[in-house]
Amino acid sequence: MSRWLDKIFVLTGIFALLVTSQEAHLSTESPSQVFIDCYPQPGPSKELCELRGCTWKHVTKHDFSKYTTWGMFSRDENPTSATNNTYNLYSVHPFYMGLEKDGKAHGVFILNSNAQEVTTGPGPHMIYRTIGGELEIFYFPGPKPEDVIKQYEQVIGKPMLPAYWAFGFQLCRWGYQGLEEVKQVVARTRNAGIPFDVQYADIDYMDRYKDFTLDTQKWGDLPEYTNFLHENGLHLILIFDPAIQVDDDSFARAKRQNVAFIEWPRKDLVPRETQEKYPLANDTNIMLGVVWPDRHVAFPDFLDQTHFTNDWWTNELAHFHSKVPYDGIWIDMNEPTNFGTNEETPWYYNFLDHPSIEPLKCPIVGADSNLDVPPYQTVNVYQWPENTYLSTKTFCMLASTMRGQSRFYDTKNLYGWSESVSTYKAMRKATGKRGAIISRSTYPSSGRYVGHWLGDNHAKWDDLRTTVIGVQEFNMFGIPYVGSDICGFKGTTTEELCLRWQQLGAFHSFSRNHHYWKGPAQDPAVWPRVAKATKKANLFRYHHLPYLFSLHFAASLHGGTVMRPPFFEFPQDEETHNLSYQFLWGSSLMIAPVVQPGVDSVKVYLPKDSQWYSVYDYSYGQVQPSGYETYPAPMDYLIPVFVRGGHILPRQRPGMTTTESRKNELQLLIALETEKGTSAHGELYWDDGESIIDDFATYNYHHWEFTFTLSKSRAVLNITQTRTATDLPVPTMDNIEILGYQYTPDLSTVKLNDQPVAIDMKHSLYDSQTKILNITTMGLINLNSGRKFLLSWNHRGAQMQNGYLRNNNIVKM
Ligand code: MIG
Repeated sequence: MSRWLDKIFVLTGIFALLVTSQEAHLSTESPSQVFIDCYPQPGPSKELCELRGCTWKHVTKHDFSKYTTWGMFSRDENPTSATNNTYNLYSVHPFYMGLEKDGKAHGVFILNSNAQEVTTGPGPHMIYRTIGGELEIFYFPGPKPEDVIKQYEQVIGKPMLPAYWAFGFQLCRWGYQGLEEVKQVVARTRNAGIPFDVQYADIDYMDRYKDFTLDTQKWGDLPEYTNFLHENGLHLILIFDPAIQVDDDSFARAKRQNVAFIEWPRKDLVPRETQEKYPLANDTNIMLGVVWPDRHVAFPDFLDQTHFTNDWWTNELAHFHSKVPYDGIWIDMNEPTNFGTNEETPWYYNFLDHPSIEPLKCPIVGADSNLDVPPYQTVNVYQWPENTYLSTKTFCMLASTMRGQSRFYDTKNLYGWSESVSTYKAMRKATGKRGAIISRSTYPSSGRYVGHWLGDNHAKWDDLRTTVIGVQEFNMFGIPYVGSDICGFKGTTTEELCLRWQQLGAFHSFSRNHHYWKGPAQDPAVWPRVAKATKKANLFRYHHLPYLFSLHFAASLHGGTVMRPPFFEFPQDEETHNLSYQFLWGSSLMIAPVVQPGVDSVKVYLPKDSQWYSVYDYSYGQVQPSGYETYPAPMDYLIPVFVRGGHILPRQRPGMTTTESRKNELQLLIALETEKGTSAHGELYWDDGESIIDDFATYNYHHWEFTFTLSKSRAVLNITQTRTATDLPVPTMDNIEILGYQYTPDLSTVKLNDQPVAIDMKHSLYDSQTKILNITTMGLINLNSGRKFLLSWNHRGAQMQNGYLRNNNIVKM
């Protein structure tokens, strides 16, 4: 056995490899579904588990015992995690991380935008193939996994910071019957007491699916309703597709404003019959395709090096914003997706909601076919049924892009990325705020501009499981604002699956329940039990949002991940190399979701070398043994969550919206490391939650560092403000909860900066059984009143001991 065999590779590039089968990475966005075994879960036996369809374990680690080829070519393809496929999905991320047995990590990024693939196999070895462009290869030495990502982000850029409200819970559906249904869903969610911030409108709000239009029949009140949402502290995100109907006003404006589109490279290639139907397109070489609108569409070329395309996109978004004051943008279909390319009978010929217009045909034989049918077409073609081409579901490879400077063959994978850059600039101008954008197709450096949802998953347990891997992968790709369609986009969910998914999704940075048009509604208020579980999970999320937000802030400022695989924090603990379904928020919070049906417990691994406290219903605040343990997880509990000793988490009393909770008092959760040390650390970033960030050097934000130290006689909490914002008051810090507190505090001795403080004894408590100290006093620390705070108190036992010693001393004297 060579020493290579000892190596573990985490190939995030192959999205398909990793978990979600979601995006291509060094391959494609996809999960590695490798071991035929159920994840070590208590409950059903392996056989039973397989019967229930949970055969595959989805892991962040690739299987090098066999040959596997992963394609990377952005494609409108939904993750289907129940099968062990290697489909290329929406995004392309040619990046992988290798992890050695001894915990040392390195990363490799291959910057190339063509159709490409990677084969992994025994050795371990890896073969990379691309069919065009240049190769620029970057090596990141680590040695810690988190270092690798920070090094990678020095090349691709650090993640953007979404608006604070974008960390609230979000609801969406494709196929709402109209605004009336939206109103009902919003009302029932709020009536159920579920913390909730963002409502969406999918393509239904448009007039026959045309961007920048409103269906005045069923959605006419959307402008007023948006105001209502805003008055209630809620926000609205709207979808915009890139395809523009070529007889529409928006297209007319585009033409007048000299916008670049994806075009045929020569006039003689233009299919005249279709082109002639559109006076606005007839005199152009613009390539016409088919998406949701009734008539043909064109794709703006966001790679345009002049300012015209970007200016037009900005104007369109700004103009629509003046009608419907949306807060965030959802960009979809930007692989880019075209319906029915090369097909005689495209699926929409049989679809009631779409006229049978002529599909796009690409040259697949003859002199002009060399880009559309190159000698080697990659697995992105070969793994699909016969009659698949590189242009399947998209535009022709020979199309010209960048005003004739490039070919679609070379730039296709960059379409979603370039639309993201353009939309990022446009949204800031249109709304005057930083808002939030999510994009379906992503490429390295997309994280600077947008977040991502994992695409059209199914309401299946397998798909719930792969979301856990998907979010960890996208954190490795520099896109930490990521989450899945909670409860499943396709198919009909079940009460149990939806409940478990809501519980898990409450721990994804981007937390949205979304469903397609078929079947019944699945927003959490549909079932009382799901509503209750969601309320509980969301309350926990909102309570800890200052911590999650601080993690995102730090990632934007310094690079790095937010939702982290455990091996990032404990690379030397080999057991963590094999975990797939547990993840961390930063370095401090371990989350262990329920990922199987019919179970009411979870087997959890708590890494050694750290102390962990339960912070959920079971044994709240108590130290838990490290190693594997089975933890109760009935549906009316939170999923198991643990805080790490030595860490301080900022929190805030949750409200029904983040608008509300941002006004509530701040709190600190302090988990003590009682075995190895006596201090704990943490930090808090705070801004107004919505201003545009151009440069952190001049940006208006607060930053505090917290250090808690304990001795036998005394406890000291140090708060140091290292960055002060102007005109940005923050709520007072009213509550401090300390876990693992082994002394009896004398709360009559509490001092703040040497001045005695009267503690509200009615609401403060030390429990010597549970070792939890809770200090609650209104206005305890007014963070606005200075930059350094020192909160201290004495311990009773120690004091008595001191007194005793002193007496002794006195006697001696
Ligand atoms: O062809 O806008 O992934 O989230 O609801 C489907 C309708 C187009 C695909 C997105 C999905 C969205 C849907 N879109």
